[in-house]
Amino acid sequence: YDKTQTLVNRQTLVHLFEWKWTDIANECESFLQHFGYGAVQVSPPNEHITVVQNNDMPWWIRYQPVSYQLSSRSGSSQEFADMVNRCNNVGVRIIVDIVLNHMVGVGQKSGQNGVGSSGPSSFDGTDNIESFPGVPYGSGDTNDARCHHDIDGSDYQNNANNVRECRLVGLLDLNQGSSYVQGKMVDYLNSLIDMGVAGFRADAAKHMWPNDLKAIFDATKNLRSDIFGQNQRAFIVQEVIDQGGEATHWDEYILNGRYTNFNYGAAVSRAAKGQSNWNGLTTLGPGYGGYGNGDDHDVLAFIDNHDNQRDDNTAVVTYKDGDRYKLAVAYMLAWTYGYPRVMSSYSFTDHNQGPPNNGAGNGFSTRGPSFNGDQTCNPNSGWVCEHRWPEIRAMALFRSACQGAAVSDLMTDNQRIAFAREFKGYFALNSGSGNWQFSGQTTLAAGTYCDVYSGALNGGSCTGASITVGSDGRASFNVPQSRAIAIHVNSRI
Ligand code: LAG
Ligand code: CA
Repeated sequence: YDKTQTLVNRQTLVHLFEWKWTDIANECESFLQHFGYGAVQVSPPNEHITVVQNNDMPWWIRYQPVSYQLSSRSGSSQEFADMVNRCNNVGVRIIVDIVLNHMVGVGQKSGQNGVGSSGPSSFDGTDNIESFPGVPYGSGDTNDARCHHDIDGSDYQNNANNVRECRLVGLLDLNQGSSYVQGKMVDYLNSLIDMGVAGFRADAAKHMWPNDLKAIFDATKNLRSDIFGQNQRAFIVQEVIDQGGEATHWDEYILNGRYTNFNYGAAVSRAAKGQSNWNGLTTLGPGYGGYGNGDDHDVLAFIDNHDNQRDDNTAVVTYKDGDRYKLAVAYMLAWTYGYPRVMSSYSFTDHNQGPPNNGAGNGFSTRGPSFNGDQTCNPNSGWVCEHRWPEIRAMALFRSACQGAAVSDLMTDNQRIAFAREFKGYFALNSGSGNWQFSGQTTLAAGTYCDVYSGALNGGSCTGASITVGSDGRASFNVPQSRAIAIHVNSRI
């Protein structure tokens, strides 16, 4: 389950948070396939609650399932199927965010208090009623018999049972140990596999027993052989927040695929913010930092996600950090640890704020992005589209060009780091003050290369800095403050 199921030279995942299916289909065709992106993590496609508050519809309604029918703010079942086809046709895979831990929050009721559903199913989340005819589930399918209250803050340190069987922020907790519940979940995943998806991001995985998840995943079908070949299994990444000191551990989950390594983004963000040195990151890999960093094939690497980009005083850098954020993401895409996921956001000022929408009169339906001539998203559309930022999209192509090449010829000095990807590329970043001038061994063939961090190679001419590599593989660099330089075999002029 840890195999990414992407094309071999497209080892970058992008999370198109809250995008509509029709917009993602267009994005696969018009942009992603050309910039080295191999897969899209999409928001939960299942039917969910609707909530109106502050003349808006919050993003987190997607994490309160009403049924497993594919009817959501992102679109219909037909639109979902069309997206999967169109993306697969251009070699871009779809990874589905699956919410198996729970249903709606206790007390959520269809048709009352402005709360409804995105699809046809009725439901009633009143305590002890807990009725979801669209599945169907009832209160007997929850963990109420084992725990009938919320997870307590202290449970996270000392009670793994409660973390897994009590309610997460009041969300009705499903019993994944039940064969009936497992069957419903397997049917849901199989319906997605039949449509051609490549895998799953398992929401709130640490709130479920690893062996229950295993039973569910093991019972799913192989991926479609017409797309993925014979006997291929779904790619799985489990959302496990474990930065040490908890009762539940990341390594309990690797039997089921990868886990979200939150230690990675924190470590890179510290360096990007100048709170630690880049030379401390030269061993970022298995065992790094003493805790939480598993083997390369167990790890999903990312800088920020849709949750921690919203945290007050977040430990990670986000799109709001500008150049520092670009450096963090660039480092991730240049470095060789884990399968990297790029976050792609809409701009927000409030934690609950939903995606750009067409207003109350249109049921807050999502308004898709629009684009500038330079292929970035128009900020007036409300979408940030980090994945289209010139530096980040260039680094996704850098990763593609350097696929399989080892890191070598590391040079570092506190706020600076540079390294080669043997015979394929060279990367240097400078988060210190002043320019960084040095000569480095690039491992590249002699020639002139276009620095794709400051520009792009366009019809044989470079809009950025040109770097000359000598016959000895060495080149002189002048990396501006808060910037990076990246050259690779496909940026040779
Ligand atoms: C996740 N990963 O494990 C998601 O990444 C995260 O975004 C989800 O929380 C969480 N697990 C449950 O799927 C989000 C929001 C919560 C929100 C929840 C359900 O961060 O704030 O809770 O989705 O929509 C909301 C309210 C709570 C309320 C709850 C139940 O914010 O105050 O108690 O709904 O009604
Ligand atoms: Ca649970």
